[in-house]
Amino acid sequence: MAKISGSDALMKVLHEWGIKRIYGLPGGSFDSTMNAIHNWRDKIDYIGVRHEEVGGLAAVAEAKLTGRVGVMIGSAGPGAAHLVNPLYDAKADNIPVLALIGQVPSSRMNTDYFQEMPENPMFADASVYNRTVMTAEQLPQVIDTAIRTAYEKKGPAVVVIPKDFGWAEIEDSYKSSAQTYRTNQWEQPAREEDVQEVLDLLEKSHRPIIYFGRGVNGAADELRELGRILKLPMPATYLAKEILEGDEDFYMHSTGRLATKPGVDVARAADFVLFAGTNFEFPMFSQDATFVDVNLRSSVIGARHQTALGIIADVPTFLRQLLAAAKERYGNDGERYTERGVDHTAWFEAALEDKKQWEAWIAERAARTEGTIGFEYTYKLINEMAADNAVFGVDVGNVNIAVARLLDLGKDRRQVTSPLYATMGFGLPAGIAAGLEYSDREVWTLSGDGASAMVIPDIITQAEHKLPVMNLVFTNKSLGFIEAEQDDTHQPHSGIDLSDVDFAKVAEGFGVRGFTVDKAEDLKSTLEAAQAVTREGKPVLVDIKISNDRLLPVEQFPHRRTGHPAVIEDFNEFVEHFEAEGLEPFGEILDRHGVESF
Ligand SMILES: Cc1ncc(C[n+]2csc(CCOP(=O)(O)OP(=O)(O)O)c2C)c(N)n1
Ligand SMILES: [Mg+2]
Repeated sequence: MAKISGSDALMKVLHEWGIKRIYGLPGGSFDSTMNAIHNWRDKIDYIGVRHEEVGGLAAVAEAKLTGRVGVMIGSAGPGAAHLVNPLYDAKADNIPVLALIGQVPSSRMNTDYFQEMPENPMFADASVYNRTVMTAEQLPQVIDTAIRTAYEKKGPAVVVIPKDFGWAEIEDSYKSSAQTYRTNQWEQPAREEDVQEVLDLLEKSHRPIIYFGRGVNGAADELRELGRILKLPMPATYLAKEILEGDEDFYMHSTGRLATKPGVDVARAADFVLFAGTNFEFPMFSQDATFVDVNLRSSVIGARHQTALGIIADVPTFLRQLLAAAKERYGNDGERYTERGVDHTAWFEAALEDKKQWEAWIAERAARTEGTIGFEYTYKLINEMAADNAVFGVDVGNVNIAVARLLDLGKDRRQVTSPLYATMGFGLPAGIAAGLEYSDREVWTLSGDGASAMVIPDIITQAEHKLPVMNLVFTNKSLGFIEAEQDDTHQPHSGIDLSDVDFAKVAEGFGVRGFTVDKAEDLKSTLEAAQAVTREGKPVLVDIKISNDRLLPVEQFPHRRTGHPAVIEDFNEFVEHFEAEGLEPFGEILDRHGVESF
């Protein structure tokens, strides 16, 4: 039997699983695996980063974009510790990744050797699979099992590798399970009587919505048709933003803290919520509403509110069933919908008016093309300039509110971010991953100044791999998102000020062209100049000195003028402060349409 080193056998398994690249930074405890990474360089790319966390986040971003296991490495001790953050991000979002962790030679384990410690405890809570290899012979099998488990349990697998096992010669006999493995292809339909009951409950309601999350992915057409027939507003979670983005009038965009005003308004006022394919809810719905939860995971059903009806089903299949049932009851175009005594038209029209008002308000602000740079104008330009298939690596901070409201993710555009674990520093690594993965898509990263400062050295990784990434840094000299939270709690600003970093100069030091812009009138030409650099196949950074005015906290916009917003208690002062006189409390719009609300 031919022989192979343990680490070459490891690489063979990765290759059979279709792994394209490995992100990380080596250490002495990882010599044997690095040797094999070198041997396999024609088949699997090694992407060296300047900080393991960046490599880890890039691996997670790659997996979020592609669905394929992302692979990161960290050497024993500190290198491993730098991977805890990316692994938690993957765990929070149910993303399959594999972390290969260095360990001292097996003969030195348990002897308090240099950088030696039991590493599994550090990863115990962050992983769905977490083992130390015990013999060289089992190394390929453990890697194979780790990848299968990462896919099945949708989360991070961690394999700790004592370095001598990587050098040891073993029989080249291991056959991976990659060829036979198939991911979720089954459908789980809802019971037909439950589908009928959903329509019954809907008919009894006055202000129904469908609130959807990522679980509806693959059923955008069904949602569109349901919107057409049932005429009900549909808000979404932040992450599901791109599923319906386009010009559907009933789509209210995201709700919660990263929200639009119409998204929050309809969520609050709804008396019936079809809660489809999500487990995500900032407290915003009325607990008096009737909830129907549809989810494949039974543990999620009823987790957020009292549920009138829980349906265990895969959501796309359920939506197809619901659509068929709705067509049968109400006709192909919903022409019999109102005949049954159900009339949601006034509610629907009030929601549409609310949305139009919101869009007009944003358009007015986006037309401010002089002076201080505002979010609305900046995103208007991004929307116009970005390719139809652009991928946006989005950081954590104010940028999420701006993206939720202002970034056009229609067409074939995508965003990738850290939505639930919400780690700052996600944007730039996501740009590395997207740039490497897609030679045919434009890549942008959108980050605040605080988040950029955490990871900026790895812009050199974009340069080394000639990735034409548009990196936008929004400098407001503040940890702005937290500043807003401190305002909400009426406390003094504490620890949120940031120095004005010259990010363009920093980028230049790392070999990347940098631009700075601080006036709205120069923004377009600066972005165009930057885009010209990316067209030469190089990354670029634009430091946009943006207004630190808070984005309107729509979640505090009261239902009626008499309600008190949290941040400024008087309604008139509130709208004046946020220049929101053009927006009405939703309760008043409902009144005008003759719709009773809570
Ligand atoms: C690693 C990490 N540390 C702290 C936080 C808490 N946090 C969330 S947003 C934010 C501020 C982000 O500041 P910046 O990047 O400058 O963006 P801005 O909100 O100012 O636009 C902080 C500190 C976090 N989410 N992740
Ligand atoms: Mg900032």
